[in-house]
Amino acid sequence: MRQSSKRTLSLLLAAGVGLATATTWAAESLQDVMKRRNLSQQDLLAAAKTYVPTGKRDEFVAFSSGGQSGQVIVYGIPSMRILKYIGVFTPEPWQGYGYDENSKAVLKQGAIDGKSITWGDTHHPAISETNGEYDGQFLFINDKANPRLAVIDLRDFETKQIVVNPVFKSEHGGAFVTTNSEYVIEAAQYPAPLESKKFYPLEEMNEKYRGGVTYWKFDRKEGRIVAKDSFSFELPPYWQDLSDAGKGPSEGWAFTNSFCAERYVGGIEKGRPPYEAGCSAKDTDYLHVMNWKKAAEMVNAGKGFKLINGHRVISIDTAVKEGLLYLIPEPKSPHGVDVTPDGKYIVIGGKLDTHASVYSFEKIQAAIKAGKFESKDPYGIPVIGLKDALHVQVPLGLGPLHTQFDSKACVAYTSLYVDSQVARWDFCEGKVLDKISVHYNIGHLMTMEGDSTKPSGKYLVALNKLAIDRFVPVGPLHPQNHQLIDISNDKMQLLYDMPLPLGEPHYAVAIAANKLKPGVRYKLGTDSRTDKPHPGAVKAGEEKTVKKGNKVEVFGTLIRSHITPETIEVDVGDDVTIHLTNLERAQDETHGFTVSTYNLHASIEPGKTITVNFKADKEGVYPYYCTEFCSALHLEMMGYLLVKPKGWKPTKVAALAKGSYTEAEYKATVKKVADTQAIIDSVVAYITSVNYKDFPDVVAMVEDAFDQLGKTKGLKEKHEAYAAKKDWEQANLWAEQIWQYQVKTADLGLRAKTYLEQNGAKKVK
Ligand code: CUK
Ligand code: CUA
Repeated sequence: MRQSSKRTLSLLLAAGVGLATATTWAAESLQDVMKRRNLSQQDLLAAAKTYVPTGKRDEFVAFSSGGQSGQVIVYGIPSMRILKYIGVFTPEPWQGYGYDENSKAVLKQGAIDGKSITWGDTHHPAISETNGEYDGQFLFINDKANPRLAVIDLRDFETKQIVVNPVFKSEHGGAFVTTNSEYVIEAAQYPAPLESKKFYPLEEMNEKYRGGVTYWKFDRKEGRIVAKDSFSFELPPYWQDLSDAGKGPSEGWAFTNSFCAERYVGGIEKGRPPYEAGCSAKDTDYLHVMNWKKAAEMVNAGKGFKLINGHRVISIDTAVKEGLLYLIPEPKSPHGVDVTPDGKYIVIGGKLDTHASVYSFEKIQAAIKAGKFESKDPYGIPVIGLKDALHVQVPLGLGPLHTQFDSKACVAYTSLYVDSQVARWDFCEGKVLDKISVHYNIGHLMTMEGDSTKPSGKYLVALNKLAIDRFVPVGPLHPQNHQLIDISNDKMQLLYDMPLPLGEPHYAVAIAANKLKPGVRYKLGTDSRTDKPHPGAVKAGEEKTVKKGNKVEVFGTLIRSHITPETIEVDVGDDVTIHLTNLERAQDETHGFTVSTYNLHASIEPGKTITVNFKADKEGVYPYYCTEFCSALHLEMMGYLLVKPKGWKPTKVAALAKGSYTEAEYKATVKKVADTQAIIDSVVAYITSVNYKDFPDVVAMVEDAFDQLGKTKGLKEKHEAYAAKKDWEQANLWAEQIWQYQVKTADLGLRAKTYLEQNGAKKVK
């Protein structure tokens, strides 16, 4: 009633009837807006380049490390709209990550020495590659603080696996993938003894402390890392930094830079100059050049490794003897190592050097072949002379760090940390092409698909460390600032500042949005964390509660706007396990689940099954409910957990509170049911008039719709029988229940209709 009177009112208003026009609202012109908001032509141009109108989508999707949040941030480019935070090393309540048993099992894989670790310092995400191109299937990311690596499946953007590095105490150079994602590379950062829980004094740094690089074997079919098929290089206690895998001509090789090749031991308390002085004293550090393919063949043949903590490690001696490992000097405190898209060159930035150094893979190979080495390092690793490996050194500015590539041949972009600039330069010819200032202190930078063999160019994002005065102040802790830069023209143009308030992202990767093919629902009854059928899954009508001793196991379901069961009765002290399956197939019909005060939460997307488990250690009454506003009667999507005291018996048969309903109310409900049925009939008439069977999504929705409508069977007879007895309460409630099912039917039907209209359904006879 209220709805239709509102509609009448708006019709009248639209017809100009009613309110007098006291104020005239003239439409603003572009000029007016520019003046009012103090915008220049350049601002307008920037705005037009980033604006994505409602209903349209971004061209690229970026996956950014979430820094200390231990998560991954997903955003669109060029709009810079945030799309998702993916819980990785850290519990994430919205997704139930760390609050239901299935996701807890993933986080538990990341426990170290029996201790659960609930945060991570994520640095470098990597998208899985096929022939060196991003394939959009998986995302990998590392945790620098607690040396770990995570696998995220891009079919559902969920974290599936965490592996703990078996030999490192910290790492930095992960995650970087080989050209077909055979291996995920993870390099150590701060040297430590490789054996776990082994103590040696710092004075034994040179002898007992080690760095290294781990090659994690990735099984693409299973979508998981296989620890037993992985291996590591033992490396000197230089501080290994970032890595990159070769491609094209350099495929099969990988490169890891390092700093503090001084192997300096600080300790200002003991009168020694600090690390920062000792670690940058010498003029050069070392680039590690590794033949991973040959190494993999060797260890997979069962040779050339020793087991440390149960993990296959190639010793420095073996690596040298087998020709798997070489060093090349790199200028002063290097950071970042990036292989060019053609795989011919390797670019290194030097934090304390003004140059980017470009090494030639061809020259490196020639030196190796000729056995031309300038020296050996203290561990006997052959060192190729800098001049024998160098293609060119290019003065870019102060503090060059990381490099990304353009779709145009030979064009690279390097971040200049100290100068707060991005340099565009030609790495073939060795000359600077353009520079742009950013605010402030850029770390990594990212071009679209910029570390694949086929970069897309177009945009660059500067991942700035400091935001300083860019945004409205929010206290001493500032957000990070990702700045979007247009690189499609001769001059780079700054387009947009995006504050990122979730940890300090280090690196990000961006992929063409159309390469991502995420699903909208799971196969009914899936455990999304294992991708296997969930043993606790049930179909509609199979719900049950099983009590054995002090264990209560509930097999329940969720569908708008109803949780089955609606009551869970347990005795205090019982161990309670609740499995819930979301029966929906409609897109975005996620239900959440929580039980008051038991610190549980789950996000149950269509088709998913989850488990929560808890000890009902306190008697009382605890409502549980759906935490996603899923439907008009979402607030009614609830039930009670009743935790009965020991030895409790019902004293009398309690009657439930009665409402009072009139005949008029009953009749109004019956009319509402008839009106809604008319809507359903018209929607059904439309759907069946077109080729809906050609659209599997629609077929599923139609099935679900009829499934809901089918539940009204027998209810008409029921409410009419009560009406005949003038029991208006029962009559009204059962009529109302018909309407509940109708609403869900109508909702699904309307979604199906919209889908058909938008996807070009055709009339059938
Ligand atoms: S690192 Cu942070 S700016 Cu971890 Cu790749 Cu260079
Ligand atoms: Cu389901 Cu709210």
